[in-house]
Amino acid sequence: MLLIALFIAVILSNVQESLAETEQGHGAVNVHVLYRGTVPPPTEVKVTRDPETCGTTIYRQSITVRSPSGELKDAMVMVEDIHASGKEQTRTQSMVLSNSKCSFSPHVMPLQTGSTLEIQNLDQVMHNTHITHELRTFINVAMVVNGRPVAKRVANPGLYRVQCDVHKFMEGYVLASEHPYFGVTDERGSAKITDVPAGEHDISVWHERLGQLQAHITVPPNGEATATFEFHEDGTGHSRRMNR
Ligand SMILES: [Cu+2]
Repeated sequence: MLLIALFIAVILSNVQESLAETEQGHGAVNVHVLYRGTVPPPTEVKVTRDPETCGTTIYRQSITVRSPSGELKDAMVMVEDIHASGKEQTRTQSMVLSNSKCSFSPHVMPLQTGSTLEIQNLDQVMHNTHITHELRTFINVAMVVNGRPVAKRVANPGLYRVQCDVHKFMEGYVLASEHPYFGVTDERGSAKITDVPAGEHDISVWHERLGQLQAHITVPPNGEATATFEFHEDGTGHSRRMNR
């Protein structure tokens, strides 16, 4: 009798679990990132190698904002507290990183672990793409003129720094996420992450110059959560959030 009761209890709890799963559903996260403050003037770099392709002077601007709204481009956004369950749709794919006009395009690139990073050289000069992850070399490869793309699978999550050993002013970033819930802000400072499991989550925004901000949000099933992040000139920042 006790066994039967236990058996029924187990069945009931399984039913409840699967109900909870289907009821939970998915929603979207809308992120808006702003910068409040004076945009620092670009850093002027004199070019000594390959000026015919790279130009003689590079003006490096690491904070790209729309004026006067202050909407910040190239901030990478990620849901922090989800670990890949294997049930979600993956976004693993081949991601192309170009050496183009002596810069990396795209400048910042979020991707899912398991994706292949395909590095190509579109310039008529040699580059040497050198990517590090947690201070260790991920890849260090000479990119000859008209050479074949070089591909390598990104297995480990985290931030990758992209540099060129020939042109020290070239830099970029790759952020590898274990799960598919990430994005990067466009010219309007916006990023949208879809199909996020409903519930409470921590999301973070990372910018190469301004650092990181976090917010706690609640994603409603079949709805949208909105978070606005503000980076301040003095190095502080805050976030506001809203559920719909
Ligand atoms: Cu280069």
